[in-house]
Amino acid sequence: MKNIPRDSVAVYGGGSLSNEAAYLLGKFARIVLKTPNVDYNGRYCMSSASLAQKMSFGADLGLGKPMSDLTKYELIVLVGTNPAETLPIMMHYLREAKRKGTRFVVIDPRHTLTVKQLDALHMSIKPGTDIALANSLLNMLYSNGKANLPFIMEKTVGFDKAFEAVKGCSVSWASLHTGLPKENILRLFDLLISSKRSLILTGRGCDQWPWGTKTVLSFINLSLALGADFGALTGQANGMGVREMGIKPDQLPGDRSLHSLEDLNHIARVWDVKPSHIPQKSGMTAYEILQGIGEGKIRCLFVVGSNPVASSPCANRVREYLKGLDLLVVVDSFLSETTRLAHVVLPSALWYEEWGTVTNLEGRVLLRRPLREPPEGVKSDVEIIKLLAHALGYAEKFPYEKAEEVFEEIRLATKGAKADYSGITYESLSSEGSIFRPCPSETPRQLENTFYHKAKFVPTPWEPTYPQGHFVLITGRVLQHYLTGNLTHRIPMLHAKLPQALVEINPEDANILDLKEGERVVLKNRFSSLKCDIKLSSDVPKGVVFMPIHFQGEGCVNNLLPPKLDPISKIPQLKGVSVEVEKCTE
Ligand SMILES: Nc1nc2c(c(=O)[nH]1)N[C@H]1C(S)=C(S)[C@@H](COP(=O)(O)OP(=O)(O)OC[C@H]3O[C@@H](n4cnc5c(=O)[nH]c(N)nc54)[C@H](O)[C@@H]3O)O[C@H]1N2
Ligand SMILES: Nc1nc2c(c(=O)[nH]1)N[C@H]1C(S)=C(S)[C@@H](COP(=O)(O)OP(=O)(O)OC[C@H]3O[C@@H](n4cnc5c(=O)[nH]c(N)nc54)[C@H](O)[C@@H]3O)O[C@H]1N2
Ligand SMILES: [Mo]
Repeated sequence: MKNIPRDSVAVYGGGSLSNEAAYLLGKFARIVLKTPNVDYNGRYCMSSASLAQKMSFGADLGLGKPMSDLTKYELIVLVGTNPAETLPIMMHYLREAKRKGTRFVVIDPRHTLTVKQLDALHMSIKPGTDIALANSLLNMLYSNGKANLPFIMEKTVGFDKAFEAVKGCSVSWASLHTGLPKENILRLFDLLISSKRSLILTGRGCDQWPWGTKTVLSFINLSLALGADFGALTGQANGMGVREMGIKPDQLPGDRSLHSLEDLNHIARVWDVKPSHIPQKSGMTAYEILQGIGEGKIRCLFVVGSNPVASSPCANRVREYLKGLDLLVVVDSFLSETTRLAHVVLPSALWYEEWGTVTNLEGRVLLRRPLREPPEGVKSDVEIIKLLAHALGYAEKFPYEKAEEVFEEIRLATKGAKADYSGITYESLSSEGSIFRPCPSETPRQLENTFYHKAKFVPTPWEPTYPQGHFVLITGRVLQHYLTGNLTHRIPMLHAKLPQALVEINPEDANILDLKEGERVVLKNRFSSLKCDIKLSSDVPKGVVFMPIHFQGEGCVNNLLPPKLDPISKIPQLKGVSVEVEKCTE
């Protein structure tokens, strides 16, 4: 350890870790490895949505309300999310809302299962152009005198500049860029202004672009101008909790800022170290870490609960980068594309083999109990990180006998912070079932938007940056598989439902390319090429092809995605890219 420059070491976590494991991983990175380079797979996921909410509301609330509240809305607009396949539990509440009369709008290039199940107004938008739609709606609200001025005056700041930025965004202009018929846009406008209580929810379809943060902001602006509610949908099991536990390069536990002296001093006190012991510059974000490996800046990587070789853009390149590391240590419950390159693999217990808390997409903290012992020789993530800290000379800073003791430290570390867990205990979680955070007092209460200051309109001027060309490939999920497929392909029933990747293509496009169901295509662009069988689907619009993200080897769609990052959130362009589509003649 002594001879290695600290910032040539990086730590890469994952959103399936418990709060306790994520918290310890951050502490391990900062006080044992003393590296500023700590991030996690949420960079590919919630980073744009999270930052946009912070920029506007001052805090990242995720959904910001219990799912049972979804039945209270007259109108719900779903932007780039397909909960019928990705969030089945939330879908239950959306269906319930439908039964009670809520109307739905789904903005998605594809005519998804969600559109069908909710009988929604479908806006088949051109990939990557959501800002144009939001901006034109904002412009219309203003020019037609339909903006909710009392709400704007009382609850927000900065609306003049935001309206100024969308001045030229007429309906015809938006129709041209988004490919949406004018009547479709006007219908949405009518629904928005005629509904008394509405909610806009964004998902990965609109935010996994290099302009993802701006896109989310454009929908926040729209909701503020209407006086409507806003929420962003979290995908991973503990995506909400992990993004508050201090494993982002500029963040300390409780969603504290590394750059606030008060926050830094507080955490240093809890960790019983001098503030100067904690690296104080922001480190690299997830994809920057991988690029840093390629550039030789990062020589050692510690991955806990993620499979970046499969989930990152330019996946082939990332594999080559990782092969060049001096040391790659991976903690995972299963072997993966990433563990295969590791010098050391540490097997970890699964969630039902260990104690730990998670925070769900509503902000509800839950206690998970083990249902069985882990297999012989397998330890929990918490235990593994603790033992590594002991081996590296930090035993007294990692004294925990059980996960609950780590949670007790989380309570201290987050006390008074935005994401305050200090009022929650294992005991109260056992008796209450679940408790919403922030929870600064031991008397649990309902979730309130207590840390909203006045919401900020952030201007979102349009730049024509969306993918162009004859075909745009978009990526996403199907019901049967989960993320890189490392878990679900092991379950025979799920694997059998969709054992290999398929490219979904509109039958008219297939006809032009002389392709029939099940035939093979080559998808290529300047990053790579791949061969894959096709599935004809009129749910995919012409000029668009869709591929799920759950397959490796030849069907790994991420070989085609570009290494381009959102300058604000550093989320990579994972949602789509221009490709050429040809019939495979071999
Ligand atoms: N079955 C299953 N469920 C999952 C997961 C899984 O892998 N499998 N993953 C979990 C995770 S980590 C996450 S983050 C969530 C993600 O949940 P979602 O956000 O619902 O997931 P996606 O399928 O990635 O994207 C949603 C939709 O965006 C559309 N889309 C593509 N491009 C655009 C665009 O430019 N604009 C708009 N408006 N829409 C676009 C796609 O057609 C797709 O239907 O799901 C979670 N749930
Ligand atoms: N093109 C494209 N790429 C994408 C996306 C997209 O929409 N399009 N979506 C992105 C999104 S939203 C996400 S969240 C990322 C996810 O990207 P990854 O994090 O790389 O995906 P996973 O497959 O969830 O990998 C998690 C790994 O953790 C392991 N694991 C599960 N539980 C535990 C545990 O308790 N402890 C430990 N130590 N390991 C565990 C699993 O076995 C698995 O190998 O992918 C991103 N990549
Ligand atoms: Mo995600």
